[in-house]
Amino acid sequence: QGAAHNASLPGDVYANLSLIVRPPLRGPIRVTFPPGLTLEEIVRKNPYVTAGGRYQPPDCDPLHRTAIIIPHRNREQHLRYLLYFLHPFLQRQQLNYGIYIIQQLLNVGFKEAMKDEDWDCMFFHDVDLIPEDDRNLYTCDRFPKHASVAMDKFGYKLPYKTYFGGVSALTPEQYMKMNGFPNNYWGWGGEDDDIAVRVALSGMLISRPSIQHGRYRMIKHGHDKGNEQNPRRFNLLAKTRRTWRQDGMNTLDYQLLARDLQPLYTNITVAIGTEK
Ligand code: NGS
Repeated sequence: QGAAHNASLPGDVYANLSLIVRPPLRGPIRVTFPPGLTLEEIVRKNPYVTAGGRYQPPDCDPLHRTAIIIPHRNREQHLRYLLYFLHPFLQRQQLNYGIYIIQQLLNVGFKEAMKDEDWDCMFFHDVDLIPEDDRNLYTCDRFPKHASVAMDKFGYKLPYKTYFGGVSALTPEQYMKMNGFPNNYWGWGGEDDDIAVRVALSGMLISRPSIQHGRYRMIKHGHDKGNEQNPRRFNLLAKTRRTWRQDGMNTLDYQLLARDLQPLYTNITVAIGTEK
C-alpha cells in the first residue's frame, strides 16, 4: 500500500524530501554561568570543533557559512562563557561556521575572516551577550540584520528605535555596499549608531528577528578600564553623511602580526595606527 501511495509522486521529490534535515533546535535556553568553567571543559564538550574554532555539520550539507567576529580586550571570562554557549548553539543550527577574535577594528575581522573561507554571513558579536533562544538563526537576511533586539538590560526591548548595537549580521555584499564600518571611533560609544546611519545612507533597510527569538542575556560587568567614553562621538556621528564613502573598508590600513589557531577560536592580532 505504501508503495502504491509513493508511486503517485515522482521519485525525485521523495529523494529530496529525505535529505531535508530539520535542525535540532530547542527554543529558549536557560542561561546560567557555571563557576570555575575552563576552556578545556568547553573543548571536551565540542569534539567536532576543529582548530581555529571551525565547524561543519558531520551529517548534512550546510546551507549557510557564517563567520562570528567578536571584538574583545581583557575579558577572558566573558569570552569563555560566550564560547560555552555559542558553540553548541551554532551546531544546533547546523551551520558551517568559524569564530574570530579581534582586538580592535571590526573591519579587520571582516577582512581576515574572508581570507579563510567564502563566508556568506558575518556576525558582529559583543563578547558579553549570550543568545537565549536558538530559533534566533545566525544567518543573513535580505537586509543588514540587527539580532539583539531584546536584551535583558533594556527590559527585553529596544532602548531606541534605531539601536543597532550588540549583535548584527551582514552579507559580504551588504558590508561592502556600505564601505564596511567606520575606522575612526576610539573608546566607548557611537560606533553602532554610525553603522545604522551607514546602512540607511547606502540605501538599505534593517531586518530584525522577533522579540521572542532575539533575546540576549548580558554578563554583568563594571566599567571597562581603557575603554573610556569617546568625547568625539557626537561630532563624528554628525558628519557620517559626508564621511562614510571615505572612511571604511577602502581606507583600512593595518599590519597583520599573528593569526593564532586556538582550539575554540582564531585569534587575530594586528598593528594599526593611533587616533588621528
Ligand atoms: C547610545 C550610544 C550607543 C550605545 C547605546 C546603549 O547612547 O553607542 O547608547 O548604551 N550612542 C552614543 O553614544 C552616540 S548602553 O546602554 O548599552 O551602555 O550602544
